[in-house]
Amino acid sequence: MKTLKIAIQKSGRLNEKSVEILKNCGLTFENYKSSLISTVTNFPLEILFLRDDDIPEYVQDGIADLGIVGENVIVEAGADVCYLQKLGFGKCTLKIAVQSTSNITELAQLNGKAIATSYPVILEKYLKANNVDAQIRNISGSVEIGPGLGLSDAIFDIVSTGGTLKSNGLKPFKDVMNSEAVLICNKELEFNAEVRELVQRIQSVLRAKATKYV
Ligand code: PRT
Ligand code: ZN
Repeated sequence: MKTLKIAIQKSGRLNEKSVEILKNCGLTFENYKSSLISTVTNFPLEILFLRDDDIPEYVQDGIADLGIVGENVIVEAGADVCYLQKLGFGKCTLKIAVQSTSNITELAQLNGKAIATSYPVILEKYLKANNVDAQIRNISGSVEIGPGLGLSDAIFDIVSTGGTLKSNGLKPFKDVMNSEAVLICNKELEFNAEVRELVQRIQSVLRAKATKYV
């Protein structure tokens, strides 16, 4: 029997819930903050702790067999992987936002404008599909400060509560994509017996959670 490798986020918003869902599946493993790899003692599985950005390509290329990562990261990477199950956490929306004082009401008003983002691929697809010719400024973090500094006219970023937009004098303008954490696998492993077993266990954890408060 092949020992599978599952890649999860090492630290960040998805780490805790990813570990929790695997533990709730009955998997036993050590979870030290410093370890990059952990062996499950009661299932043929190893857990790799990685930056979330690396997970889609690792799974696509077979370096990891499975992964837990945000849909936004998979789409941005353009990774060709198999989606097995939405996991119900890490929910957010990728939005275009403008300054609270802005009078932009139509997408066409973004023509010729600059939009700052860390998600240029998703944004470019959206702008193309909507015939908007805007300049994309690729920034690796803190895109919210762009408009205030005169770096960009709008931003495209992840929003969950909306608090960050508000405290930077911005307001949501267009919702582009909803995202949540998903379980993915390498395309050749969709029907692998251990992968199916893991998916079933995860689905029953999710079902139990959904009925808990009914
Ligand atoms: O270190 P590593 O590269 O692994 O982590 P990271 O810093 O790239 O990612 P991390 O941990 O911040 O987020 C991991 C994933 O969580 C994202 O790819 C999303 O799928 C999901 N997620 C859910 C979010 C948010 N909610 C979120 N609110 N990711 C980021 N944010 C940020 C957003 O960028 C903005 O700065 O939170 C701010 C907005 O939050 P609100 O609540 O003020 O709207
Ligand atoms: Zn990241």
